[in-house]
Order: sequence, then structure tokens, then C-alpha cells
Amino acid sequence: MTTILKLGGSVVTEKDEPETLDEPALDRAADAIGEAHLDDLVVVHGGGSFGHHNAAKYGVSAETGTHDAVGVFAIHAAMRELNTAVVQALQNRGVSAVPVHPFSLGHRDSSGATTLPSAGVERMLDEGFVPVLHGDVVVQQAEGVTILSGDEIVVLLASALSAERVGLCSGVPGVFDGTGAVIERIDDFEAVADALGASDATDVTGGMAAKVRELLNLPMPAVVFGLDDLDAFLAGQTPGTLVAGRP
Ligand code: IP8
Repeated sequence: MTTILKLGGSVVTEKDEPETLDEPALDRAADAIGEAHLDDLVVVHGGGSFGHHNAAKYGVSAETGTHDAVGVFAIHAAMRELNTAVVQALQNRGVSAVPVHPFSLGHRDSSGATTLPSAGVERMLDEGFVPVLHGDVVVQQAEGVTILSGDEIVVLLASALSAERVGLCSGVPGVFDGTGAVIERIDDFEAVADALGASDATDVTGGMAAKVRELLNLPMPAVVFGLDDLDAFLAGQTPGTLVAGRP
């Protein structure tokens, strides 16, 4: 049974401090993953203060690209640094984590449709590894390079690998409604659109609203929850918000 777990950038980094890890949070996440001993686990992590500050600095977003190789490398290098920290935290708990860098794999056409070959990730799973991917830069026709969010990677891989379980460990305990309560289940974007405000920190890929939109495109349900509920998710429970997908 394949599980895809995204660790949000706001979970594993100090989102408002450029290129700063949230080490206690990363340790907690890595402890939970290490203790769960899941077979067929793919981890994807977001950009947090490593990706988004650099993307903003070089004026790159999911839609607006750059041909400035220095900027491309700065964003990618920061994400590799964060990826190394995540892989090492997992390896320290005995998890067979290995890095996978989407910039070297994927590409986009001029409409923004992304191709991300998954055969290598599948082979890694077959060989007992835990691939750890990350939000990254991606080459895009007519734009140079744009941002590929970890959420989009989750959606692409969940479909390609026919994942049974998809979880997004976020900086909040689920998707909030207008009153600040966690919405238990979302079937349709319009029903919750008003309640989903923009992210409060620099986030070039759109915060919770974009996350929910992406997840509603999945052929399987996905679960959005906070770090306190990571153990529960890995144990097979459905904490936080269930986003129904389009089975
Ligand atoms: O935090 C964005 O990934 P996300 C990655 O999953 C970069 O949206 C490079 C900003």
C-alpha cells in the first residue's frame, strides 16, 4: 500500500526566517515517520523559508518564470539544502530515505501542464527506499523556469503511483472554516472558497486554497492535518480535514 506524505514547509522550517529549519518540528516529524515503519512511503516536502523567500527574491512563481540561471540555482540550491536536512533526519531514525530532485526530472509545457516521470520513484520503492522529493523549480516552455509546488508533486505522484493514502502534514490542524473551526470534509471548492484566506507568510504557490484545489483533483481522498496528528495519520486514521478527491 503506497502512502504519500507531504511535510509542509511551514512545519519543517521557520517560515518567516529565511533559510531556517524548525529543528524540533523536523525531529518530531522524523520520529513519527521512523516509528511508523511504513512500507512504500514517499515523502514530499514544501519550500518554507528555503524556497519561498528565494523564489520571491528572484521574482519567480508558479506562473511567472525566469531565464536567470543564477536565480534558478539559488532557489534550487536552497531546496536541496532543506532536502538534505529532511533526508538526514529520517536516516538518523533508520528510515531508508533518499533524495529526489524534481528539477532534474520534470518539465512543463506553455499551458503550465507538468510532466514528472515517476518510474524512478517506483523503482526506489521496489528496492525498499523512501524517496524524499521537494517543491522545486521546473523548466517551462516559453517561461524559462517556474515554481513546482510540493502539493502539485503530491497530486502528480499520487495518481501515477495509484497511492492508497495521501496525507498533508500542515502548520495548522486542518482546513479552517470562516469561524476558525476545522472543516471535517471538503467535496467541492466553491463550498469552502470564501473561508479559505491567503497564507500569512510569503508563499508563492498560494497557501491553503491552492492546496485544496489541487487535492480535489486527486482520484483518491487526501487528509490535511497538523504535526500533532502525524502519528494518527501514519497509523491509518483520518485526523484533520478529509478532501474527498474525484474518484
Ligand atoms: O512549499 C514550493 O513548494 P511548496 C517550492 O510545496 C519553492 O509550495 C521552490 C518555492
